[in-house]
Amino acid sequence: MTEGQNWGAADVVVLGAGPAGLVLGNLLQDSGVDCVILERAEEERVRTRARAGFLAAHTARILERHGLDEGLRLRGREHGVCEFRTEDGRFRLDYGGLGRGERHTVYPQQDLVSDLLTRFLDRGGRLRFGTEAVAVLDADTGRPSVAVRAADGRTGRFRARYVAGCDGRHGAARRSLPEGAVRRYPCDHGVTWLGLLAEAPPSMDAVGYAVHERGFAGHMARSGTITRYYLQCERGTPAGAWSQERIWDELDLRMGAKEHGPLERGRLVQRGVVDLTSDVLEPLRHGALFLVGDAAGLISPSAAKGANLAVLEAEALAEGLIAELLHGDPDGLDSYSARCLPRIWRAQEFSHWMIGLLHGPSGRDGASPFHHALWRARLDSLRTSRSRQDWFAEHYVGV
Ligand code: RFL
Repeated sequence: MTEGQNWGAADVVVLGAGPAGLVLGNLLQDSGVDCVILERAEEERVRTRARAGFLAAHTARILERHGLDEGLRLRGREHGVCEFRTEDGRFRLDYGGLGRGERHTVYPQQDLVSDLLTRFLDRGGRLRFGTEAVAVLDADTGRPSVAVRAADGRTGRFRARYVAGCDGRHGAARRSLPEGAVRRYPCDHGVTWLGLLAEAPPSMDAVGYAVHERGFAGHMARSGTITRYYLQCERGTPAGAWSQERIWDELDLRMGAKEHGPLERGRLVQRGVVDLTSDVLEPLRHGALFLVGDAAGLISPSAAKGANLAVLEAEALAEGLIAELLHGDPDGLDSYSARCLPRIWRAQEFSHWMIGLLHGPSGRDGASPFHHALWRARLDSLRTSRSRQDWFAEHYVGV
């Protein structure tokens, strides 16, 4: 679709109302930059989609700096302990007291998104739900536009000076990049998780990582009544393949419930299969189109970095757009990519390291006795070396 009725114009058309698009939208609007957010899903879905929960201290500071942290301050809970369990025993890391002494704030992503959405709409922000961006057109001509399709099938176009692609890994921004415009660095970590959300209180006061020969299992609090669990499974396993009982039995086994105490069971209200993959695009710009959040780079959820990078990049892009559109200063836009990419790569490097740590005996390399022994050494060094622990804490909480 290249033609279509004119549905409007804005200096910045933002694709997607996830953490990236909504932080960007709020910052632009607060500065008086004309913008519109186009979101494929309906409002109810956007407000209730459960994903991340662990926000880095840096993310909390960005949100605070811009007055976007009210809900986080009121309802978020500080968290600074993780526990590793193996068949040899367990050890805890009080990471909040190590490294830079920073902690996570546990705040469900859907609550953050909902707060940002309410604030944006309450201040008169323009946001169209049920409007899918189909393609970004003419991004390299200085007169870009976005071809859109409404839920009822009507099509149209939005004209823009800049387009912010905050529409995730399968969005229109990525699809619209011409061949050769950016370089893509993909990585398949060869591991698959079943991601579960249980209507059950947390079973421990720590993030729990169990490294078992049957595969990884993870425990992460979301609230007093909701807990996220992960279970490593075979690639290609359908999300509904395991019964609730089998899932809880497997979690009990891998997390050592017999030795360390039972898990609080509850109804599993959401499940999805996550293949651990990553990719980074370079540069994060093609003409007037900028890539932000998961659209800029996908990071495996092994170290809980995705939403944090999305907020960081949204702030950087907002600063660049505000400087250019209000003061005619293009430096921030010109350096957007160079400013974000080192942090993206550092987060990728740590996430990759975490994948090795969490899947030692069951990961792609773990089958070899040599790699198994290396994995033990890695875990042992984390258990015993203070400098290793400081390094871990700094990278685990930071972006
Ligand atoms: P989002 O959140 O995917 O939002 C994109 C939005 O764009 C819309 N959209 C479109 N709109 C218009 N036209 C189109 N063509 C469109 N295509 C898509 C979508 O409907 C949606 O509203 O991307 P954003 O803003 O870049 O944010 C990224 C984060 O959501 C993601 O990185 C995190 O959820 C990753 N992640 C975690 N990150 C953390 O920082 N901490 C965590 O604890 C954490 N846990 C997780 C996670 C991701 C997970 N999954 C889904 C693999 C746990 C899980 C299970």
